[in-house]
Amino acid sequence: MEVEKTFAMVKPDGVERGLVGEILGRFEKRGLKMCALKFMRVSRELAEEHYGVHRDKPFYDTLIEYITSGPVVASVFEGPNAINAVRATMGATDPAEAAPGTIRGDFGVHIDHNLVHGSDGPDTATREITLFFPDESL
Ligand code: 3AN
Repeated sequence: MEVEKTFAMVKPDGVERGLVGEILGRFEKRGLKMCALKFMRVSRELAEEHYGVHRDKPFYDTLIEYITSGPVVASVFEGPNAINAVRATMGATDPAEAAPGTIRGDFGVHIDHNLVHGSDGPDTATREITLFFPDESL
């Protein structure tokens, strides 16, 4: 299996609710290796770049408001099949549909506040890692 790097972010509701350790701990316990970590505020500019693909969606404005509403924790995890491993650990995008045992299935009920983000493919992972960790050679 290919060793990959992926970008994962605890969103403002996860930080606000004190779930940073719980969420990152699940990725670590899964066997992924943390290789970058940053507590930060997402600027409007960064949010618009990060969510550019969703610009025409009806939930775009809500999404930008939400991600800039408080600090987040940005991270990079590495391991075999890391992109899918992180996504499977997060659960379905809509917490109301996410399976119990996943992060969203255990801690969320609303799609507007779904706690966590993980890259959805290799190109997205590279783009998001560069976007959030521009000064590091990862
Ligand atoms: P994921 O975060 O699971 O990769 P994406 O990339 O499809 O999901 O969507 C990015 C973010 O946009 C989601 N994390 C969620 O916060 C928001 N989002 C996606 N679909 C909806 C929707 N139908 N209604 C409201 N927000 C949505």
